[in-house]
Amino acid sequence: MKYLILILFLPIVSWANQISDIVETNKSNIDTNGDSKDDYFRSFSKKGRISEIRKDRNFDQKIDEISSYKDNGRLIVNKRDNNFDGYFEETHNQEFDDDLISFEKINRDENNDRKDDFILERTYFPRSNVYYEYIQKDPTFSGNFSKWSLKKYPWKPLVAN
Ligand SMILES: [Ca+2]
Ligand SMILES: [Ca+2]
Ligand SMILES: [Ca+2]
Repeated sequence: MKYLILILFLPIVSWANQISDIVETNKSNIDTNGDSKDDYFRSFSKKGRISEIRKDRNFDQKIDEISSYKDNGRLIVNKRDNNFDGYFEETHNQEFDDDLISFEKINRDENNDRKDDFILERTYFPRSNVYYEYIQKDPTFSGNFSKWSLKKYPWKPLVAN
């Protein structure tokens, strides 16, 4: 009986961690600003875990942020339309090695010409407790990444959300 309670309770705890920014509810679609129109949509895997969250952050009835999760509850891809024009100009990717983020990549189109002009890649080396950060920039939006840097830092993961 003890184990049954634990099995029933564990998924709820992990959901709560994922959606701590909103009111707890069993509904897949949520109206967060009270205008009677849903702006927060969740999809679930067969195991009942969140597989995708879609948000309409400016309440114009168009999705402007999509987060995809693995079945273990980890965020793997986050796409954002930060100027709400329907084009998702920023993408965050994460890869995991056991419990640790082993690789992260951010692509961003800063001038909205549908070409990335900022790319950040972080590769983690857990044994030496460091990560390497490689940044490429196209400051003139010419299509060529004319600036780049490679730096080594002490271990510190990016914010996952
Ligand atoms: Ca929107
Ligand atoms: Ca956009
Ligand atoms: Ca661009």
